[in-house]
Amino acid sequence: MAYEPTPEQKFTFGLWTVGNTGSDPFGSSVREKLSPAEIVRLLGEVGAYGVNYHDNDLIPIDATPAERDSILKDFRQALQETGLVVPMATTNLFGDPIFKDGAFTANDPKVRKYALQKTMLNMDLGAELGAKVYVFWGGREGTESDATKSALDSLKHFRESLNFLCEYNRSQGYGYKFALEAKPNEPRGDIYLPTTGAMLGFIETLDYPDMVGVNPEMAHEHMAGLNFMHAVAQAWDAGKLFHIDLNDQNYARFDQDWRFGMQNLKQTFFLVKLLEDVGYEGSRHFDAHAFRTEDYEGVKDFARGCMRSYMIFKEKAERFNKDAEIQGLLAEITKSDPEMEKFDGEFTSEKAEALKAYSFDRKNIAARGLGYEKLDQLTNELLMGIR
Ligand code: GLT
Ligand code: MN
Ligand code: MN
Repeated sequence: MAYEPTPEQKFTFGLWTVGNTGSDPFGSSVREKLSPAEIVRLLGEVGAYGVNYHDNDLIPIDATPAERDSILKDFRQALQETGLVVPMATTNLFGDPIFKDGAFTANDPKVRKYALQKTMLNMDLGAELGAKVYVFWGGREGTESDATKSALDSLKHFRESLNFLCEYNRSQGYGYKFALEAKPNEPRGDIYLPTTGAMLGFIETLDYPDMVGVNPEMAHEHMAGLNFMHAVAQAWDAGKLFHIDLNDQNYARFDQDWRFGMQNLKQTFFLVKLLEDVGYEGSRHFDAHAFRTEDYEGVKDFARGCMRSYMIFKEKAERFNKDAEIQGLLAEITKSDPEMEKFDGEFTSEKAEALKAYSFDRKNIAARGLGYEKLDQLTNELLMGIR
C-alpha cells in the first residue's frame, strides 16, 4: 500500500502547525520562521489538500497596508502554484496582550468590541480566500480566579458576540459554518465551556443554532481525561461535526499537540473508524506540531506521518469491518430479541402496562458471558498487524 494522500481525504494543516518554530514556555525557537508562502510550498510538497490560518499567522497584527498586500500576493501565488485550498479561517484572539483577560468574555467592553471587529475583518479576508468554516477557539476566555469575572456574564457576553457574528455572516452572505472548539485549560487556569459536550449544550442557546457546530480536538478532550471518539460521536449525532482537529496527547497533561496517531493507537483507530463509518466529509485537519528536536525535514516527516497514520487506520477499519470472526461476534452481541419487539416504537399506555407486567429472568440474563474479552483481543491483534 502506498498511502498517498488524495484530495478526497481533505487533509489540512494550519499555518501555525508546520510553521511552529518549537518555542515553549521554557525555551526559544529551534527552527527559523517560514513565511506563509513557504509553509504553503512545504505543505504542497508533502501532499496536503489545504491550509488553514489565523489572521495573524498570515498578516502580523502591526502590518502596514503595503505589507499586507505583499504577503497576500505571495500567499495567493503559492496557493496557485501548489493547488492548495483554504477551507478554514480563524481569529487569533489570544496572542496579543490586549486579550490578557479574554476576548468575547473580557471584562473590558472595549476589548470585547475589538474582538468583534478583529473577527469581522478576518471573516472578510477568509471569505475572499474561499474559507467555508470559521473556527472559534477561546483560548483566553476564562479565569485564573473566579473572584475576577462572572461565569454567567461571560456566557452572556460570549452568546451576544456569536449572535452578532452570525448576523454579520448572514448580512454579508458569506455562508460560513461556525465551529466552536473547546479546551479545558491552558493558557487560562480554566477556560469556559471546557468540553465539546459543553459547547453542544451552549449552541442550542444561540439565535442561529443551525449555523454553529463544533471543532473537537483530540488533545483537548484527552487533557480533560475524556474519550475523544465519544465526544465526536455525540457531535456527529447532533449534526454538529463541522470540523475536527486531529492530533495526539497523553491524558491529563499540558497541551502536547503531537503527531496524529503518535501515542494512543487504539483510541485513534476507533476515531478514524467512526469518521469513516459515518462518512464524515469535512476537512481532516491536523492541529499538531513536530517535536522540538526537528529541523524542517523532520517537520515534513511529521506532516507525512499524520496523513499516513490516518490512512493506515482507515485501512485497519476496513479490515475490522470485513473480518468474519469479529463481525460474527458483533452480530451475536447486537442481535435483536423477537420477544422484546412488542415493546419497541412509540409509547402507548398499553405497552407501558405490558412492560411493567412482563417477567424478566434477571439471573439468567445476567449469567450470560458476553465474549468481550475475545472481541477486544481480536481487535488488538488486528491493530498489531497479525490479522
Ligand atoms: C492554537 C490552539 C488550537 C486551536 C487553534 C485555533 S490555535 O494552536 O492550541 O487548538 O485549534 O485557534
Ligand atoms: Mn485545535
Ligand atoms: Mn491543542
